[in-house]
Amino acid sequence: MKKLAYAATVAAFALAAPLAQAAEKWDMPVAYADSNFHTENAKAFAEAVKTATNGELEIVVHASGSLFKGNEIKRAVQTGQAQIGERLLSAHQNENALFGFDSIPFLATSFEDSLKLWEAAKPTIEALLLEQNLVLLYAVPWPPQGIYAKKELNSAADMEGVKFRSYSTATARLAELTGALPVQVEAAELSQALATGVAESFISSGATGYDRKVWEHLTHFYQVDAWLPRNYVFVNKDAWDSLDEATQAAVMGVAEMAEYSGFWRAVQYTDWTLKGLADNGMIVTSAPPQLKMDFEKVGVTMTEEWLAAAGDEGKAIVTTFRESR
Ligand code: PCA
Repeated sequence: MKKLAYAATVAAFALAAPLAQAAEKWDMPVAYADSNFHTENAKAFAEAVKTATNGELEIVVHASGSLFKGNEIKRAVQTGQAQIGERLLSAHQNENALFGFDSIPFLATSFEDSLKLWEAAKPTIEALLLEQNLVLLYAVPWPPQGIYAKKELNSAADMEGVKFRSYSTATARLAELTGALPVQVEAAELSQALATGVAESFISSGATGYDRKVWEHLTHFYQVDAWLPRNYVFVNKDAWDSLDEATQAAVMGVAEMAEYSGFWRAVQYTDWTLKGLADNGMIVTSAPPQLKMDFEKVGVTMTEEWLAAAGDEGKAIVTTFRESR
């Protein structure tokens, strides 16, 4: 009789166990538009994690800085207010120059080179993040960066005194060196900044101009192909450590796929959004020769400055990249 009661208790626990072990739910704040390819990719990643972990890990993506603003996301994940997040890597360049490896003008200007540069930089960035209680999952580039304006630009002199929206140390420095006036604005607030005259020009991809319908305020997009900055997805180290080994392996596998699919989404989004800008009345064109030359000069200065600030580790990234081409 006693034995039977014991068996019944064991059976009851065995049945109860899967119910007691509720699925883990993680919030994932991201800074960019719901329809943007990075966000679409993050949502596909979350869906795939759910499938790969049999529903044991559920990730909820919060777009457009709705849970935490772009500039709050890293801190929120470091402190465990959110378990996972996505952010523009070069937005942390003010913290450590190494985070700006992807914003060195004219170093890597194609998707192919962007990938090689990432391969060269990844171990350094991964270690840097780990020191900050963050586990790197994947990173995806933005399309090449060009200049938006509401007038024709023929040389850097035409940018003198223009209010220029920046999104990082590098973009603010580029503004300074061309005589423009930098003002830091998150992509989520870009339309408003243009509408109110806080900004009248900026550097970004065709993607962000498209996402923010900048044709309502601006007229020109000059394809400069200055660099391809990256977004990265990262997890709070304590949240990561709380996952069992099998779940960690599943998430890493899915992250690898997300890095791959995100890359191709970026490639695809490039022409599609440039066409979108033109279809909505903007002049989309390559930079005129003098403007290009002026930017190249600015680029030389910025490269020297970055190499000096990023030290031996920075130089090693650039050397590894150059050797891989
Ligand atoms: N879009 C982001 C960063 C780079 C890009 O293409 C932005 O403008 O904020």
